[in-house]
Amino acid sequence: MTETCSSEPRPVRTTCPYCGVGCGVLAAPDGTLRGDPEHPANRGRLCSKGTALGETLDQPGRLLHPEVAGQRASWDAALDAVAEGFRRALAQHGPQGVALYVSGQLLTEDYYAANKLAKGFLGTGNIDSNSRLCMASAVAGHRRAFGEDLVPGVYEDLELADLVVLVGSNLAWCHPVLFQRLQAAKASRPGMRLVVIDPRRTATCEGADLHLPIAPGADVALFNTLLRHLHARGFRSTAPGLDAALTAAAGETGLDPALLATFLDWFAQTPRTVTLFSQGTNQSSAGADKANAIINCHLLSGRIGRPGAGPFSVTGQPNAMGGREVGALANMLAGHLDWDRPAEVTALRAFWRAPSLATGPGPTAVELFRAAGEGRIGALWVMATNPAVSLPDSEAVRAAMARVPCLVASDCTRDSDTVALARIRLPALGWGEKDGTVTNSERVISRQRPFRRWPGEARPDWWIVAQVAARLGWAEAFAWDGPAAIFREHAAVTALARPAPRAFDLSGLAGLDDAAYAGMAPIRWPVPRQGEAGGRLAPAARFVPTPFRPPAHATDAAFPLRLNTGRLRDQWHSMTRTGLVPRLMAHHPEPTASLHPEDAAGLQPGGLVRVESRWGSAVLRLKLEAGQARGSLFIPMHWTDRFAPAARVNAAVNPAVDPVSGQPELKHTPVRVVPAPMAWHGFLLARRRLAPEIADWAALLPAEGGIWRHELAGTDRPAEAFARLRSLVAEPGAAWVVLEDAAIGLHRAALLREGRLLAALFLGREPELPPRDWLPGLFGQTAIGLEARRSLLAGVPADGPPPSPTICVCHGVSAASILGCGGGDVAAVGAATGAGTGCGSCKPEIAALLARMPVPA
Ligand SMILES: Nc1nc2c(c(=O)[nH]1)N[C@H]1C(S)=C(S)[C@@H](COP(=O)(O)OP(=O)(O)OC[C@H]3O[C@@H](n4cnc5c(=O)[nH]c(N)nc54)[C@H](O)[C@@H]3O)O[C@H]1N2
Ligand SMILES: Nc1nc2c(c(=O)[nH]1)N[C@H]1C(S)=C(S)[C@@H](COP(=O)(O)OP(=O)(O)OC[C@H]3O[C@@H](n4cnc5c(=O)[nH]c(N)nc54)[C@H](O)[C@@H]3O)O[C@H]1N2
Ligand code: SF4
Ligand SMILES: [Mo]
Repeated sequence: MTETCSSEPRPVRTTCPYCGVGCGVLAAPDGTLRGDPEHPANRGRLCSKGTALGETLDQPGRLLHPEVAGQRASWDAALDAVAEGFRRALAQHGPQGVALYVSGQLLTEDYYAANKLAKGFLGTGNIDSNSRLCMASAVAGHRRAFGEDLVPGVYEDLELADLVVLVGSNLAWCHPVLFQRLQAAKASRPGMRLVVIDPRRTATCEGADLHLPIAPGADVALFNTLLRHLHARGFRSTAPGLDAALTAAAGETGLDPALLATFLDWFAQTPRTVTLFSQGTNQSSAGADKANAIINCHLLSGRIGRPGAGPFSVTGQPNAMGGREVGALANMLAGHLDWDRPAEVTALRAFWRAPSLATGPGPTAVELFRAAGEGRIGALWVMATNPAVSLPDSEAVRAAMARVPCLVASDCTRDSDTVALARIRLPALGWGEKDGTVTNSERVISRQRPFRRWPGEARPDWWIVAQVAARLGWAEAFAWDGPAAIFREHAAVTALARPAPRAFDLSGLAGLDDAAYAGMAPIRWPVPRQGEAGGRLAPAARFVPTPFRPPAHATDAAFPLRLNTGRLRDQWHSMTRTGLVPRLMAHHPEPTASLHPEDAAGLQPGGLVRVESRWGSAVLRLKLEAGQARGSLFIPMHWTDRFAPAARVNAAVNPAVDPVSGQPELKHTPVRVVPAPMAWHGFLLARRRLAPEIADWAALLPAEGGIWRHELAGTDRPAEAFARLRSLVAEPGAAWVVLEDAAIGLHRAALLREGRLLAALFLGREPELPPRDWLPGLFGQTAIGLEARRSLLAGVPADGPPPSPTICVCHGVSAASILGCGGGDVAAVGAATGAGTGCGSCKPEIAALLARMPVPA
């Protein structure tokens, strides 16, 4: 890097707070952000979410002060209230009656502190992490195969491989920079092959050499079949357990035999093969078996721990790996130490000076919230996660939280469904403010460094934990002066492993002084000695038999479809950050249920449908997609009470869990889809955000210029709804221009004051309404003339191109512009329109658009 002006303050090196790729970010003092060219994960790249980070910094709705029972409180009062709540629960129920529910969005130091408080001092195994919903099956698979939770490979293996198999991973949307690295490698080595195993055709399938639309939940069958195939082709291994693995019931994959045969051959023929897996694998009642079935195939073919070869579980959250390192899952101890090794338990007890160290694992997340629902938890502290939205059977979870006498939430935002339920709300520092480390999918530890002032009274999570611990009488064990001290202690814990050291060894970092910690460059573990760094791992391993089991709940005549859930390209989980950025909302503005056209008989495309299961229901807009597998539907996980209360998919998702890992089966719930009849559909654009309760169905999204778009539908009479909604946004001195013909169901109005547009409301009987992407632009104009008013109410822009969905959010390029630019491939489209030349996250969609373009006669 060249520095143009040496006196200018240098940018701060930090790490993206979204996915587990763990991209380095350079934050300049003027607030501009860019990818860190020196970070090994991304070498300067960022995806659409990373690129938009700067727009999430001044997040409205920040929680800025502690609150107790709805009232602002001092830190002292709030911390006293937490301690008192926990003391009471301990007195009433013992250590089983207190619990922490934490998250992969905490820094390692915060995570370590929370786990030490729970397991070491509250003396309870009742601490679990949202990683239970995310990584628990991979963790269980690793521990069964390798005796330890370790990911053998590194990102470079994806570039060195000749065959990359993605199982249950929408890498293009969920780990975009890793996908870009893969695509770049593939472009430079055309012999490299990419296989995608996913019941639905995703953006990741664009450019893949083979897509295997596997039957939902059938991955174990596929990899059991592959194991036998490899054995028949002469592959042998001396690792224990092979015979049992080979004779385990194989099961049916639901795949076309020719496609299956191609895959089996490719795999058998290609020594440099990486199998990367994610939530289509983990979030299953056979999740741990899926992981082991994959690992078995790599063991038998000897493809592990070598360049370009290995099973590769990618982490979801920025610090999912760090949480596993500190042992914050209910069934783990700190530092990869093991409850099954008494010498380690003794060593940790002595090191922490924690005589009441928990004696064994606690309940996993779903069980923990069930215990809360049964009144067995007196105090529950939720940190950096939104279980009211993200846990399955979420209505039961909400009811459970409401039963907890002392419900505490530490969060950055006030606008979370979980924070709304909490009695005690503690403001935490967020990204750009907090200081510590995270570990990515390839075991690289990176610093997250602060570059912003602490807002309001927000404090670091570790500090909050330490303050509560002190009030409970354990000040000495939590007397850190900053994250460096916690990191040193965490590193020292890893040296307690006995009789044998673990791969997870940070002994070489236990002596870092504060300055070295401050300047720490990204480093991969194991780090057994100072100055060393880890690489690929080739662990001793065993085969695990994985007899095929179908998903926990079978479909039946009453619930004939399978509900699959997951992510969108530009949203992050419960949308507390990404939901506030207009250009991130532009890509997929409303909550949808995607169904194959042939499964949609009797349903109106674009209309609202109710998706019902035995657990609950959600109402969403129906989207027909040919890439959707017959018999199943896909719904994004992101919408919440804040954005679209009726569209929370986890209200309908079943709470079945994997018997080995405890991970919920979030990708498979039997459901039926029925019309959700509405008397009217409409939208309201206003200069403020209105409560979603203004209509029976609502989906809110921010638009440019501070305008809020409210997509609405109702069962009341349209004319009445029209009047009611108008009165909600009426302003003094403003007047309505109305176009109404109730007989044909036309209700349109614009609120104006001195030629300025203040609100626009459109209602009709049918879900199809005029395009509205262009309307927010009118709000900024100072004089809306007669012509503009006419075109406004006509719902057609007077000039400019007709509206079309945004594909490239970096350059604001629509599908119509891409199709109309004359470019025949992604590069040509990029040259003509700029689309795909920013972060590159939209390239797979551009390719898909071009592929569907009719060939000129
Ligand atoms: N844009 C974006 N990126 C993210 C996140 C986000 O919220 N938004 N979250 C991050 C987090 S925490 C995580 S865990 C990761 C998740 O990353 P991914 O796991 O890639 O994402 P998902 O969309 O949850 O699920 C992946 C795919 O599994 C498929 N699937 C469903 N059932 C099956 C099955 O039985 N077998 C197979 N083989 N596939 C199946 C689904 O159709 C889906 O396409 O993403 C991370 N990155
Ligand atoms: N149906 C279905 N459900 C799913 C999934 C699915 O695929 N389908 N995926 C599951 C998976 S893999 C995951 S990881 C979960 C994610 O689900 P959640 O963890 O519930 O989702 P988030 O919206 O990321 O919630 C994080 C919260 O932490 C806050 N926060 C961020 N940083 C900090 C911090 O430093 N300190 C504190 N105290 N707070 C902070 C944010 O403001 C936000 O409110 O969802 C799971 N649920
Ligand atoms: S891929 Fe995107 S979301 Fe993930 S860490 Fe990199 S910039 Fe952040
Ligand atoms: Mo996750």
